[in-house]
Amino acid sequence: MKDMRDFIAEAEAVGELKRIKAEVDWDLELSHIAKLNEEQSGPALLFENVKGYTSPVISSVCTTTNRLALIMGMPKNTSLVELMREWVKRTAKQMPPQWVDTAPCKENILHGDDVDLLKFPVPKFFPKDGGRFFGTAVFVITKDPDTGWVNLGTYRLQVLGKNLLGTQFIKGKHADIMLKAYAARKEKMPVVAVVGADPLMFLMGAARLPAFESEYEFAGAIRGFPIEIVKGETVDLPIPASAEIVVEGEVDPEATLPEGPFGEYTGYYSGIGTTPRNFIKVNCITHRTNPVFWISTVGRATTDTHMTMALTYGATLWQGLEAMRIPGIKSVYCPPEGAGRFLAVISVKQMYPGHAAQVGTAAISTEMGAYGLKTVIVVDEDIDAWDWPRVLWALSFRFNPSRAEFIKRGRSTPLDPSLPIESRDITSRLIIDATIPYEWKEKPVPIELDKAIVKQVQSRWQELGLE
Ligand SMILES: Cc1cc2nc3c(=O)[nH]c(=O)nc-3n(C[C@H](O)[C@H](O)[C@H](O)COP(=O)(O)O)c2cc1C
Ligand SMILES: [Mn+2]
Repeated sequence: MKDMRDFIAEAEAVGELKRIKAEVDWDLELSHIAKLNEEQSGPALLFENVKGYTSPVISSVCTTTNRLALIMGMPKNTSLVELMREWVKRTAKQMPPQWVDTAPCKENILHGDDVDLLKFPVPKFFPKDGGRFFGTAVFVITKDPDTGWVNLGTYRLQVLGKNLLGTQFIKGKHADIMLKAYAARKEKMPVVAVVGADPLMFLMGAARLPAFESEYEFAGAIRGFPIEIVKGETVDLPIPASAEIVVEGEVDPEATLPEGPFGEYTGYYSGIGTTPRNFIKVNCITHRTNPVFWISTVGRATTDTHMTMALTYGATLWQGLEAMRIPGIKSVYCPPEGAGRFLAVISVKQMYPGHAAQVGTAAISTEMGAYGLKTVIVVDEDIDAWDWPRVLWALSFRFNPSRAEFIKRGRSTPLDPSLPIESRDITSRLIIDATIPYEWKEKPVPIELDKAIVKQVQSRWQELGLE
């Protein structure tokens, strides 16, 4: 899979995509169809007839595990945990991108007065939204002026004018760190925003890789071939060659415009009313002919964000624990219901006293965990991290509250509705050690079945009238 068109063809071939030919309004109707479809775990939707537009919109690309598997080139019915395991395995060795001279994303080039973001079928999603959001399934490309490190990050973008896009680079995100570096130099930050590309690149945009890691190199590692990139028309940034729509522009670190509100994966708006935020002044747009405009809904699970972050944040947490050389990690699971980030379950084969405690404190110190992870549950190796009935069993019968650790202060996110709206920089955390303490000499005696009798009974199952 190289681009969005490959995804459409492959998904359609296996019944994972439906075309909607009836006319649909970009104003609320389209997003509501997508959202209701996602609530039923429906297919990806390709809206071919958007009112007032000739080019299509695609939604619900990443909203099921099967479609994440398709994007990663894994078989149907691969579990989320297996996808994470594969992600960690493939990205152990990275693959740099490859420059090309000609690219489909240059089929149409718009400069000056021709630049108009509303030439594309940008939806309005929900009634309380501050406007139309161009960037939902988007990624933003920026470069650190001091080191040349290139970053891809998924940050929402609101249409604030025909050539203006409001941003929300949350504090400490890589685009925010880079913008501060431009501010120190009193320079504007060149940016590119991409809508529609190889869906893997969007997963990468949402992945919590550590600073200085390259999302392009991770994507190449997962694909097994280098991602093809091309130079911008007005900016010196690498752009995926087969992107559908490429917006080139600049951010003035000193200038803001009112942005938002827009819903989040928590099921809530992250603020009240508008917030002054930096914005992109768009200087050039390039796009493929009949570009596919990719969108993602927001709100409670399950949206693209939940599935994407369950995979990418989970994989990054797993990778972080491996990088710390902590032995015995069997599986990691960051449930999509918590958008893959507020809650983590980790299964460990304990090898020494305090091992489970080490896993818990390590998790909240990884790049992923240090940002907003609030609750960590550690279970023994006989329980798979994603096996909720067994995790609840451990929480009931192995866990004792005296073995929970309460941490008062850690980095939070302005999105967390469990904190007062005016003070969301800092959160507390809870590490729940639901393992049987390694050092106990007398451990609870598990009830085990007699293996021979089990076999015998299974062979009599039909005779007993049970099948
Ligand atoms: C659909 C979607 C929308 C997102 N919107 C934002 C956003 O507006 N601002 C933000 O800071 N992070 C947002 N995120 C989370 C970031 O993409 C994520 O934290 C990622 O790690 C950022 O890239 P970076 O680590 O290179 O900074 C969003 C994620 C998804 C999947
Ligand atoms: Mn990054």
